Amino acid sequence: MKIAFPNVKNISYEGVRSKNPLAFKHYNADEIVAGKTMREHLRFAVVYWHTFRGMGSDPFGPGTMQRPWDDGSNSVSNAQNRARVAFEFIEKLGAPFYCWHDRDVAPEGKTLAESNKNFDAVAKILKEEQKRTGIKLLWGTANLFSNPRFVHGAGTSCNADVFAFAAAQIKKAMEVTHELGGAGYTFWGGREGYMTLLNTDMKRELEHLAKLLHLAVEYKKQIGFKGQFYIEPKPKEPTKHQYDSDAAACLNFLREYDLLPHFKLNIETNHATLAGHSMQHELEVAGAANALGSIDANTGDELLGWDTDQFPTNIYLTTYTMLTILKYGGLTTGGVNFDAKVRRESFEPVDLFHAHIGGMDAFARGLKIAAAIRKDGRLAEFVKSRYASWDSGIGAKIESGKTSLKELETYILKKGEAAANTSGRQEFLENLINEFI
Ligand code: XLS
Ligand code: NI
Ligand code: NI
Repeated sequence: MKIAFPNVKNISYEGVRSKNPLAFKHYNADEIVAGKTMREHLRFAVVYWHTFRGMGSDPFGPGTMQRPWDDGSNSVSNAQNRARVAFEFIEKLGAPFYCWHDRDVAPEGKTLAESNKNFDAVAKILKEEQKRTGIKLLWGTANLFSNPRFVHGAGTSCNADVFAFAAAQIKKAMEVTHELGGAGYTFWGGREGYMTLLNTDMKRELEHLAKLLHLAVEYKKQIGFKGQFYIEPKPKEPTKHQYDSDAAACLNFLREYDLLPHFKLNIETNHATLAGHSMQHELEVAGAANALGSIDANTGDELLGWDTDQFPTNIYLTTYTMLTILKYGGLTTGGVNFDAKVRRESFEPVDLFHAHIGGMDAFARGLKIAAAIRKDGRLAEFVKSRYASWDSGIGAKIESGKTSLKELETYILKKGEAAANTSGRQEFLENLINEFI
């Protein structure tokens, strides 16, 4: 095979003084931070869809990306060649993981049987390349939103045949994920939502979605797939209202339909923004429910109301993200998955390297800063002491459930007024964070 990136050598760590754009300034894979290597903490993953299939088209014009290795055809051999290119890229970058949708890696055929055959033919190459490089699959997923058959959704389609098709596609994608030793499998509700309630039976659609996930849980057991299942919240786009709108809505759905033990959440930054939340809020909601699984690392644009999927470079964002991830014990099955794309104007192959290197460095800095803040301890100590009234006396009694409204009334009647409040000290804490940035 011809080399796709002849002018790029393996990206190495050169430290903060380096001026080499094709080197890491902060991500030093083997460096130990808070007891683990950066590689183990961050578990970086490259996505197949944006990085190897995204051509930069937008509603006003076609793609602009120069991808000289791609012959532009929908053939299996082009897909196989692309798979080798993908591994050349991921290997040179030094990311330990990657992710795909079934239809990113192999062309869809005229029938499901043909699609499955194409998928197997490319999965064979993926397996060879995984073995050659040691790069692993973080998670697989099925694309249940691009083909026009999914116009009304997949699991929530009004058309039962479409539900069956989606189920068959999930079955196959899960089998291939299993075959490739995937650490997880993700369900993002592509078109699982609605455009208008005038034509929608919401309750029925939600029940169907739960049914589909239960079938997947059952099949997972059957084939002995041990990977983690994830749900990825997103509030809108492509539908006006997606059912998995945010972390809290996903948790409620999973709980209502007895699915919670089988799933964790895959939290994406730009989706949090679209939901009107910060990334840290979504991570905190997931973490508090013991369901923080993985992240799709990207960023949106505050001036644009859609999923722009930009690479994350903001150090505050990565610091707050890593603070919450470390707080909840770090990533285990999941990773920092760059569900992000280069801008339409950044069309040269080398831009793919700049984008990923920047994202990895931003997360490495976020990790180091978050670890330093935790080691310093002042932030955690402040929060702890803020809640000190709950550690003894009436607070401890309330927390342990050993009181009543009557007793609380007697308590306050006796005191006459509650103890004085103390300042929240937001500015002091913001300054404290800035000491570390
Ligand atoms: C789209 C989603 C998608 C999922 C995988 O907005 O982020 O890319 O991560 O289906
Ligand atoms: Ni995503
Ligand atoms: Ni997205």
